[in-house]
Amino acid sequence: MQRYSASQTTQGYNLKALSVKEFLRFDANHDGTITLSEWETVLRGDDDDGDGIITCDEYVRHSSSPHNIALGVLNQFNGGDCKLTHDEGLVPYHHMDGNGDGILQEIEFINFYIQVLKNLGLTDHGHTTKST
Ligand SMILES: [Ca+2]
Ligand SMILES: [Ca+2]
Ligand SMILES: [Ca+2]
Repeated sequence: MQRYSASQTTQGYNLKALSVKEFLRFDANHDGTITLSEWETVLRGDDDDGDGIITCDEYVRHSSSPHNIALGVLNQFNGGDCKLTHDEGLVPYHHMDGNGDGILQEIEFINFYIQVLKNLGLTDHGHTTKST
């Protein structure tokens, strides 16, 4: 099976832009970091029916990413059953905290999220255009 790289360009996403958008959803007070309490607030907010589990539908409704991407992201953490428990929701938080200070810096979140998107097979074509 041959692959032609030229045909992939339409599949590309700006992975950094997707990641920044999702970061901003979690960083409620816009100080450039996500605390555990901000993280848990979003977990609770995404849980529309308040049963303690975020389903795929609930997550997709709240995520800033396109439907198929949000679904793919959630599926990396929910154990494959489309039900993200509160405990499962905390796992990526601790994974992302690269320097172990208990807080997610913007760069930690974005590096992690970009990696998750790449794991989904998304191509990055985030060329930053100089539009100043
Ligand atoms: Ca914050
Ligand atoms: Ca729920
Ligand atoms: Ca950190």
